Amino acid sequence: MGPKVGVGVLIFREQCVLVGLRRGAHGSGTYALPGGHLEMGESFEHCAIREVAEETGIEISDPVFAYAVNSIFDLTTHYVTVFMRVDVEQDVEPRLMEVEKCDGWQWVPWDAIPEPLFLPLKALKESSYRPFG
Ligand code: 8DG
Ligand code: MG
Ligand code: MG
Repeated sequence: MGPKVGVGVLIFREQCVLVGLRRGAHGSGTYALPGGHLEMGESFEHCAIREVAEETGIEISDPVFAYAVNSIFDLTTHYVTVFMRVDVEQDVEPRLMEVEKCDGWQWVPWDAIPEPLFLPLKALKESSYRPFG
């Protein structure tokens, strides 16, 4: 089987981004963005809206393509991650919808995301992507 496609969603509130500590799946114990697998026939935008609603209860609209990275976790786990971005109002708060998959959501400054980072997010941070101009 070939590489899979993951969609990670950068939800910015002012200067902060929403991250959570992963549980259960690969990358357990690392900080990641909300996100998940692109389903058959699905657009990046729809996947971002769906995963963010499923995982955080936040209803986003009009996420925009931000960046893409190629992540080879090991010989059998290879993902292309498409990062979508949305900016939300200051009063938006996440809910922890999937306790078995995430330890909790937190807003953290882009330059102060706690480590260790989930591999695709690490790749994004090491890329040329700059969220604020
Ligand atoms: P799903 O089965 O509900 O579609 O997905 P999930 O249960 O939410 O799975 P996930 O582990 O959160 O995400 C699915 C895969 O997407 C994950 O195994 C690896 C890949 N993925 C990336 N980058 C990112 C990312 O930045 N955030 C998240 N959450 N997943 C990502 O390649
Ligand atoms: Mg997920
Ligand atoms: Mg999910």
